[in-house]
Amino acid sequence: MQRTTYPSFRETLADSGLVKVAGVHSALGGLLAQEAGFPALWASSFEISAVRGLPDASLLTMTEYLQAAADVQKVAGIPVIADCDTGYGNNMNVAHMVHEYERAGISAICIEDKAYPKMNSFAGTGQELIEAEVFAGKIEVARRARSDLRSYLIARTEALICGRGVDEAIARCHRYADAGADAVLIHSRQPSNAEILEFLDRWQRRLPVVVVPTTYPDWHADDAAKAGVNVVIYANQGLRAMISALRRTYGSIHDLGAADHLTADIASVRDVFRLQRLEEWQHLQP
Ligand code: SPV
Ligand code: MG
Repeated sequence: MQRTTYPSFRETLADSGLVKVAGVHSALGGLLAQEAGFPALWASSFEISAVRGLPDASLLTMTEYLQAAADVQKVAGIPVIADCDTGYGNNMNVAHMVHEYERAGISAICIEDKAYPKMNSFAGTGQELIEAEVFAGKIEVARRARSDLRSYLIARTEALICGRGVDEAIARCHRYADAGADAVLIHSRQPSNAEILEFLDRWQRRLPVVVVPTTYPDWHADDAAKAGVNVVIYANQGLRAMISALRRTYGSIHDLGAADHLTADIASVRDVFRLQRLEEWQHLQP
């Protein structure tokens, strides 16, 4: 059973002062985040790479990222924001990406101003920005390539990740807003939200702001909203929880040679059937 209707991310944002978004890499993760109450999902390049046992370093192709995001959107009744890294190449790649994601029903896209191939923002080395003008060109191309009115384009600057400071981040975000971005994502890997707060103070709410508080997870969403944030992405906690749960589960089954001690702690088979909507599918078959 595929979901054909869900609100656009633009509608979700308009409905709420603050949108909390869960990072996912699978349709099942999307269903669980939706059940938990999240109104939108982030198809994370970090998560999608990690579940393939690969680094988040532009190793997968656009088609693989698209398939992963589309798998989620097919079953989720809420919008998926696709983390599209650098746009997978130059302006031509960006236009192709917009066409393909729209065709798959994914109308919210985020691209970032790092050089292709990119390296995950938390990896110590390999962080390289492209010129602001070149990235602004990608935003303009992405905007022109849209044909779906629901489309939503987030321009992400990695200026802080690359150690270029708040001045550079502000200048870049203004340039990307001029180029037609619908929102900006400002990312930091500092252990506090200090540089994000400075950014917000100077940004003056020109466009909606998206943050990813991975290294400053104590920042409460309500406080972020008061400071001028519109979207908070919890980008990788699901992946990390899954790793811990699987490690614990496999380890104890292996060591004890049985699985009965886990019964109360793990989802039942019936719960899995419910998530699969097995009954609805069985009704198709006389
Ligand atoms: C992701 O989740 O893939 C992101 C956020 O882009 S980060 O990993 O912090 O770069
Ligand atoms: Mg990413």
